[in-house]
Amino acid sequence: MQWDVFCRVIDNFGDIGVCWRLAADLARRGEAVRLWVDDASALAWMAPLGARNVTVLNWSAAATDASVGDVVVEAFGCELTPEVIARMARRTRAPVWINLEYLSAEAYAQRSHGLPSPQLSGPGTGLTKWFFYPGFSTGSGGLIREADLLQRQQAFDASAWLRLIGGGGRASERVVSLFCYANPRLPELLNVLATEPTLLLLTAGDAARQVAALLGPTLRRGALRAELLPLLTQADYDHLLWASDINFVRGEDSFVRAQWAGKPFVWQIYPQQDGAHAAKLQAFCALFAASADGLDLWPLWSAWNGLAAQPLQLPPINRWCAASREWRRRLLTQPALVSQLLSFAAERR
Ligand code: TRH
Repeated sequence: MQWDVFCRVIDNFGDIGVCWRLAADLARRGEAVRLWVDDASALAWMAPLGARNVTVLNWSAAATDASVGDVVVEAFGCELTPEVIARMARRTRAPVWINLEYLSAEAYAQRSHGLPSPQLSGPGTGLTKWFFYPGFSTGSGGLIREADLLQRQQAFDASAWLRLIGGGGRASERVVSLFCYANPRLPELLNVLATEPTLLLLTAGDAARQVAALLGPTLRRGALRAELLPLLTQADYDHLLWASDINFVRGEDSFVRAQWAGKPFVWQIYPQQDGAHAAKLQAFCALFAASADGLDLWPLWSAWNGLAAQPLQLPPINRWCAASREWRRRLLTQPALVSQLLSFAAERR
């Protein structure tokens, strides 16, 4: 089928990061995809080679482009323009209109997954918009997982990759990757990491800027040494997560990728003004604890997210590794998001 995926970049990289991953995965499964985005600039470093069967178009061109796909995906409720909606309504065979929602472990997401919203007024009158919620358990829309992910992980040589990016980990060092927003608990995290030989790999942007300011040009503190990374492609960002022993991630897409890496991970959630992110964080910690032999991430994660004042304390690493592997094993039993999306759209055509 022909898919039109609409993406509006709010800020950061997650909107385009998720939409690109979705478009590329649809295309790899044989679909033709047009990705309409208002600011595609991040793709230059995230996916410099593009993807076969994915055409990236500027959002503004959608107003005049006459065709409408068989399936229209409105990512994260990005609000399609009235012209596009009117054209969808005029199509002889109405397109399947899907609103791909943000990922959440909260109960409402699973309750709302798959619900229709018949359009009773405006340019889309007569159309039905469907809500599609990603999630961590059966009954949700699942998580984006490429068909070849496990094979790529098995073929991956972590020490070779680390040498390649100049972060050649010494045998005794633990490797920690850091991708975060501004975080006032960073000074404390550096002290915690400095107590053991640690190679801290700093992703470009917020992480690098804050840690460089804290450590100074030597990028060292005690047994900790840090390395600055360039902006990586999405594929190489996965490699960073697979090569590290502990991954600090943020937002939505890197949060999911850390779960596929199967390593201990700490999530800095995208902060929301009304504090809604606290419930979202808590819901995930509860789900994780329920399935990963009860390991409770809340003390560490609430502190890292500025929701609690207690000291940052890493869980016992062996237990944390086992719980992270068990969590991934569990996630692997649910169908991947794009395979669910394909059948969801086919059933509603
Ligand atoms: O950048 P983010 O904070 O994006 C956020 C979230 O998506 C959030 O849900 C949304 O509301 C907000 O944007 C507007 O974090 P996220 O989701 O992990 O997206 C980062 C993307 O960038 C992800 O696809 C991984 C990719 N990436 C690289 O490809 N290379 C890199 O070097 C780095 C650091 C990230």
